[in-house]
Amino acid sequence: MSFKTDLKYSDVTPRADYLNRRQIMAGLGGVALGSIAGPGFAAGQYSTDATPNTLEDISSYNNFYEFGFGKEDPAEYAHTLTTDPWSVQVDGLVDKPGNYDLADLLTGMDIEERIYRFRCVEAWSMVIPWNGFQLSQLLEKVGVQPSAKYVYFETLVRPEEMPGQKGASLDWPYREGLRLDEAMNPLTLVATGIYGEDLPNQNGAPLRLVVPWKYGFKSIKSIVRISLMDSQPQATWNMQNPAEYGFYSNVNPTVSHPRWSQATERKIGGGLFARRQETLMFNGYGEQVANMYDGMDLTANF
Ligand SMILES: Nc1nc2c(c(=O)[nH]1)N[C@H]1C(S)=C(S)[C@@H](COP(=O)(O)O)O[C@H]1N2
Ligand SMILES: [Mo]
Repeated sequence: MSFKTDLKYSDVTPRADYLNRRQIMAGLGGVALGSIAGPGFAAGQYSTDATPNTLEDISSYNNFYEFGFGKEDPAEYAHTLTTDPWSVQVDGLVDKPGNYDLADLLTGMDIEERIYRFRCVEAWSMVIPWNGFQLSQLLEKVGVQPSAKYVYFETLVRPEEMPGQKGASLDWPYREGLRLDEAMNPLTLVATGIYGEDLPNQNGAPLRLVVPWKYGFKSIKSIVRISLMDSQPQATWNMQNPAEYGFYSNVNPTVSHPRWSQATERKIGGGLFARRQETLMFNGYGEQVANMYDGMDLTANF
């Protein structure tokens, strides 16, 4: 495909100047330039109209234990992480297993902007304008076999570049998992960018999961393995302390963490005297996700 580098995307559609060239190229996957204004860039039916946090907030207050426990550690140490080359091992109950180069994995994926609320289990929150594609699209590409019931993810292990992995803080690799229907839900995103730029390393470059109706720790960063399984996979915080961190970890203001209430949250960036805001069931995404849990006791299956 030929791509005129001198064309400004803001000339094509106002929204597109928000998305940088690499984000758009990945999304287009070889389609003609004229389709930039196509469905992938339609004003987000899944996006919140809440005010997004600044890139400064989003990239300076992070949880990424591979780089340390402190909220400022990822911004301080993650810039040295090598994210190119990058490959993702896809295995388990799939038709097309393999060790996919990042570019191959992204081919054909429709990169969209999704402005999502993000709620950490520690009772702080942000609003983040992600760029990414639906996990369902990737799973369709690799071919999920009928016996698969869960999707499992792993983060990179590279202690030379991830100082937090030198100590025995967590049992590396960081692991997470979703039920297959959760993974296929249209809200479940694989993010490749924020504010139209490639993901900052501290936010999980080059690709990370975003599951906006679950506590933030489910949104695993810097993914190197995706595995389809027939039984419930291991998940880092769930293994660490199952009484405090359930496998589901759906945002639920009525189920307290054993050490604090989940009824309210502090939106980052609001200043010292900002009022806490009410936490919403499923972080406000009940309309899209509640039916997946019909008949489930959400107190027992927290
Ligand atoms: N690999 C990995 N993924 C991770 C974490 C981590 O420590 N390691 N922290 C999780 C937690 S607790 C949260 S709240 C979010 C934070 O994402 P953000 O820093 O992009 O806001 O990442 C999640 N994904
Ligand atoms: Mo978190």
